Amino acid sequence: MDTEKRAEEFQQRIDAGEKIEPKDWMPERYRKQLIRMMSQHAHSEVVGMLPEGNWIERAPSLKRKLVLLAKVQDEAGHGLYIYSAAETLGISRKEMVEQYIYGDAKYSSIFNYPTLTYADICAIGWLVDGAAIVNQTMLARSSYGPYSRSMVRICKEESFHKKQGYEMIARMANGTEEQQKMAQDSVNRWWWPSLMMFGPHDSDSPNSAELIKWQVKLKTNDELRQHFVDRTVMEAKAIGLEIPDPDLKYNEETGHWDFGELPWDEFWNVIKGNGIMNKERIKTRKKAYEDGAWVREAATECARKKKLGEEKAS
Ligand code: BYC
Repeated sequence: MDTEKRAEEFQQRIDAGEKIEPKDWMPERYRKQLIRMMSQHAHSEVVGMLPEGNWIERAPSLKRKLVLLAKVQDEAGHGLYIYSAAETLGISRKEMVEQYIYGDAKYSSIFNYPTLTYADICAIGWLVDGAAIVNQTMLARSSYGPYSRSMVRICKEESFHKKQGYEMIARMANGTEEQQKMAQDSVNRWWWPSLMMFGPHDSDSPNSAELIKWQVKLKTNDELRQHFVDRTVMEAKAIGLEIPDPDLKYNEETGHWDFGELPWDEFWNVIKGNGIMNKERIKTRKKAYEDGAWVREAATECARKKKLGEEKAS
C-alpha cells in the first residue's frame, strides 16, 4: 500500500477514536512529534524533582517531610513511565536523556524558577501540579496508546499532589500574618509561570494544529489555560488569596474569567535557556547522569550475566 493511502487510513483510525499502538503503521512525522513531546514531558518530570527536592531537608515537620519525599519520588516514577512509553517509538532512553543533557531538547519552563521559601512548595503543589493535571487529563485520552495509558496513574498521583498542595497553601493563607504574606508572595511569583506551562498562544504554536489533527492533543494551549484559570480563580477566592492580575474579570457573556496578557518575552527567554535556574538545572542533571554511569554499567553487566547463565542452564 502506498504511503498516501496508509496515511489516509491512519487518519480514519484516529477520527474513529482508535488508539495507535507501537507496531501499527504511523506517519514518520507522527512518530517524531510524539518523541519530541513525550521526551520533553519525561525530562520535565525528572527535572521537576529539583526545585522540590531542595526543601525535603527543610520541611517544617516530619509529616510534611514524608509527604514531600513521596511526592518527589512520584515525579521520578512519572518520568520513567513516560520514557518507557516513548521507547516504544524506537528511541532509547539514553538517546533521549543525552539529547536533553548535551543537546537542546526542551523541558517545562516552570522548573527554571527558584523555590525561595517553603510556601513555594505549597504553591507548586497547588498551581504547578494543578496546571499539569489539566494538561495530563487531556493527554490520558491521547491517540497514542502507551502515552495515554501512562497518564492514567500519573493523573491519579498528580491529583493527590494538587490536593495536598492546596491543603498546605490554604493552611498558610489562614495562618499567622507572616504565613499569609509568604503564601501570597509565592502565588505572586508562581502565577504567571504556571500559566506559561500551557505553551504559547494557539496563533504562535507551530505544533498544535498537527497534534490536534492526530488527536495527540485534544485541546489547544489557550483552551487548557482558560480551563485552568477558571478553576483556580475560584480556589484562590475560597482561601482568601489574590491572583496577581489586575485584568482578571468574570465575563458574564462567555462564562469564563478574562485575564491579562502573559509576559511572553520572559516565556521565550526561559525556553531559550536564559531563565534564572536553567544553567543550574542542566548542570545538576548532567552531574547526576555522569555520576550514575557506573550504576548503569553494573546493572547492564549483571543482566547480561544473568541471561548468559539462563541460556547455559537451558
Ligand atoms: N516550557 O507549538 P507549541 C509536571 C515549546 S511536569 C518549555 O505550542 P506543543 C510536574 C514547545 O516544546 C509536566 N517549552 O508546542 C513535575 C515548542 O518547542 P519545540 C510537563 C515549551 O508541543 C514535577 C515551542 O515551545 N508537562 O507535571 O504543541 C513536579 C512551541 O510550542 C513550553 C508536559 O510536558 C513550556 N511551558 O505544546 C510538579 C505536558 N510550551 O519542541 C509537576 C506534555 C511550549 O518545537 N506537553 N514550549 O522546539 C505538552 O502538552 C505540550 O508539549 C506543550 C507545548 C503544551 C507543553
